[in-house]
Amino acid sequence: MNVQATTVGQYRAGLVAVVGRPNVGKSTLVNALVGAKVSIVSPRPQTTRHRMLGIASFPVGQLVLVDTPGIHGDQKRAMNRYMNRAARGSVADVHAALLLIEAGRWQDDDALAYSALKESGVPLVLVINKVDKFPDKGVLLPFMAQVTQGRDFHAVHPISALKSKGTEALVKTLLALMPESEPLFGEDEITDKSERFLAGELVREQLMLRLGDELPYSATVEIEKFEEDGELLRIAAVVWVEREGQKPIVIGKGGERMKAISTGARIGMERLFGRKVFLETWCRVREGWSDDEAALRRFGYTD
Ligand SMILES: Nc1nc2c(ncn2[C@@H]2O[C@H](COP(=O)(O)OP(=O)(O)OP(=O)(O)O)[C@@H](O)[C@H]2O)c(=O)[nH]1
Ligand SMILES: [Mg+2]
Repeated sequence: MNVQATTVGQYRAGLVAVVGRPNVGKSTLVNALVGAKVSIVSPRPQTTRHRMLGIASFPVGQLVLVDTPGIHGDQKRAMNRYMNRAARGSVADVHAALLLIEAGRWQDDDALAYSALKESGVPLVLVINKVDKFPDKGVLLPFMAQVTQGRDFHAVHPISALKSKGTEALVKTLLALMPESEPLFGEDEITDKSERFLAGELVREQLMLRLGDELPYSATVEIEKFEEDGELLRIAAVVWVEREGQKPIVIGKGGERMKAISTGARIGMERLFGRKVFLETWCRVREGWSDDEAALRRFGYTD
């Protein structure tokens, strides 16, 4: 992305929380600004489970984007409570927050996210995503008027994160809200997460994409081995499910689904890490892990 200074100014850098209900495109936007896939994306809600940083560096400044799980009203399982805490906690110590919503739709969970952000008192930018779904831009104006009515936003940006439309103007608005500062991270860094963590996420992304119904929500991924062997990375991943009956579904007939999951994840890892990967995957059962605090901690869902 080519974001140049319009006037000669100081370098600016700071943190921006990216908040919104599940599935509005938060991770897609973070990846678009970073210019690499640091956060997994799927057509299903509740894809992101952890708070993580995406680092977007420009000649005139640096935005450290805090990607978060979608905020939603369902608090039933310990896992959902963890995700909501991770999202709400993300507004501590940031210089600005983005409320991401989907063009044409304002739902109860959008209002929930808005009130969580308003409490924090940080400058709030409304970002209306997926405008590519509306070839007739005329319908967007009344929607913008409706959602901003009675609410307080520093700025409003219609964008398409998927097509990187409108993102340059958004970056300019955000950089202007950042304090003058040295870069917070090295300009070649793209995330705060380890390659080991990202490897687990890329396997989980394949579960979100390839398993139907509720099963992705009953699954998590643990990286058992992450070893460098010359130019090669040797990685072993365990897909944990909650019930014995779920195992054959993950594995598929003759192991076909597991093979597809593994291949898809390996391709993603090779692209992100820029090296060859040898990936082994297994499926195991841990009864009711998603509502078990000890299991959640073991699988890395810790505050
Ligand atoms: N048409 C269109 N689809 C988009 C756009 N941005 C994201 N999507 C799609 O919306 C779906 C959800 O995207 P994510 O980036 O995973 O959404 P999220 O807000 O991070 O979702 P959670 O992590 O579940 O909270 C995916 O299928 C994306 O491809 C966009 O600008 N236009
Ligand atoms: Mg996400």
